[in-house]
Amino acid sequence: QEERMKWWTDAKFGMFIHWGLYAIPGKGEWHMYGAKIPVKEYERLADEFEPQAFDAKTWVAIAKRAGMKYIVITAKHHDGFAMYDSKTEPFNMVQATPYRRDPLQELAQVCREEDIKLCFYYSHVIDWHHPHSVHNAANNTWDYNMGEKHFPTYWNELVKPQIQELLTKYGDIGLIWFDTAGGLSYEDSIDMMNHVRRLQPNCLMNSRVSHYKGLGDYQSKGDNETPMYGEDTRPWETPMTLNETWGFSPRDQRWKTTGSLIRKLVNIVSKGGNLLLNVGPSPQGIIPEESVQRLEQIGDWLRRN
Ligand code: JFZ
Repeated sequence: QEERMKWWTDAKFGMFIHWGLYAIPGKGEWHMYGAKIPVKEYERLADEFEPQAFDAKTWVAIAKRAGMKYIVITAKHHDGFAMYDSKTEPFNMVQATPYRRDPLQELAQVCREEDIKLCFYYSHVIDWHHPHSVHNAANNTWDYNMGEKHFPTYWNELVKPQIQELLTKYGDIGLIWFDTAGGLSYEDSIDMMNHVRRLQPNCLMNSRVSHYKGLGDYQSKGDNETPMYGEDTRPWETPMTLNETWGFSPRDQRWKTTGSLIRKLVNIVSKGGNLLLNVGPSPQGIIPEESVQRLEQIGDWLRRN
């Protein structure tokens, strides 16, 4: 286990990327749920998703220049849209959009060339698009009747096959970043961990694979949370945004200053943690200028110190 963790504990600093259909309305990745957008209507966003400016090389260069060693990108967020060429579910980047390309495949290739660990975020419990996903709080109750939900259908016919695709078609994956597992049974949590281990024995999993404590290879803290020194008995990581939202949200201009970001990074790393710092690219595939500037300044500071 020590051996499997080494690249990650050495890495210290990673880039989180929240990118999906929610970038189009630009109101954050919870917009579908907040506005109770019907599945049929939400699906139409895919018709206009054509990120002509997306360039994997540019993104990886921004991460490297910032001093980041791994990238965690949303392969599927709570809206259920697969940002890659999924054969399991047609609601995906290749089949449902005019773009027809697989950005994760392009990213995987550049990451390999540039020695950056590619990792996938996958929302394994919340899925507002699927009729059978069941979470203990945030469900799509406007399209689907809770009483008619059959979780094993979602789990066996969507989640596990998609995890299999992500772990067999993109080369070595550093980790799967699971999220918001509220309501997932202990047995299903173990089932998922075994599934991942079987497919890629070296692939790490964060603690949000389960809401049962202590599972996964390392502890995901809450947003922006920096624990006290020595508080943690196992490896940990703080996920953080540069402003206040994860998905592209041009109205959110509450950017953290470079100075405060550097202090947070130093604080976290000095206590043995990792910082996973988020960017939310635009529908065109551009990482906002305010984010790029801050990441460049962090990288410059790291090179000087
Ligand atoms: C989750 C997601 O719902 C959100 O959209 C984003 O992807 C974020 C990284 O993760 O939100 C959470 C989950 C847990 C905490 C905070 C935000 N937490 O434990 O503090």
